[in-house]
Amino acid sequence: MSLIPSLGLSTVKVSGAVAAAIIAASIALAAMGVLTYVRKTEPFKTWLVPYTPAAQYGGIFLYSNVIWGVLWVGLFLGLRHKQNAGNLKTWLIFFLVSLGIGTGFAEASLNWSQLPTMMQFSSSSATESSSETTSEVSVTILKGSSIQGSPAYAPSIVTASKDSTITWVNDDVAPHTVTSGTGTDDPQSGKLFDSGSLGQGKKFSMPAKHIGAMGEHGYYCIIHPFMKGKITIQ
Ligand SMILES: [Cu+2]
Repeated sequence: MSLIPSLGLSTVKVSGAVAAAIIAASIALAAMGVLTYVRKTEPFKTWLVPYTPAAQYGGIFLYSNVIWGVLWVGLFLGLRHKQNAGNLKTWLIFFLVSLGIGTGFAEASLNWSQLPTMMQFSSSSATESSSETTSEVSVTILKGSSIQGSPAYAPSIVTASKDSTITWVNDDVAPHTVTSGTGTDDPQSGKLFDSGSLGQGKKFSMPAKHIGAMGEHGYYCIIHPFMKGKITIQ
């Protein structure tokens, strides 16, 4: 095992209290990745939204911090009198493996959520200049969006470069729109862009340069005007 070669780490003895901190942090990091991966599946989808403003990513941080705190207190109380709880090399490898697991799951969740969008995008000829596209910005219209107070567009605020393509995917069963403006009473409503009604599973893609102006642009759903999102072009 020459993962961490000749640093003398295997001769450094670790006390129970230090081991407790490393174990708790490692498991919480792995949990953060796993929660990121399962964030779209039941029952995690609902558990991960402890309250609306926190949404899913807030829930992922909340629960991994709770795991970290509870584990640390428990392990510290159990191990604090232990003078020798292994050596530093062992715990460093444990930490790196947990970090790898967490990162792997987080990475897999990115591929999982974006791959279908990208595949569908490249097979459609709806937008010109797809060869020039350097980045893809993806926004999901979440299941349950039609219920007022539920998170709707995720992420609700996105930043896109001028040469990127922004794609909205309706994951909900109800139809929704992506319409520029602040609401149905906005005289500029739909002037910059309007997806029209998007049924379940339907996508709407738009090159960011079609918006033209740099800066912040609000949009909403004509059918459910409480659904609001924002794009910043920079
Ligand atoms: Cu809607």
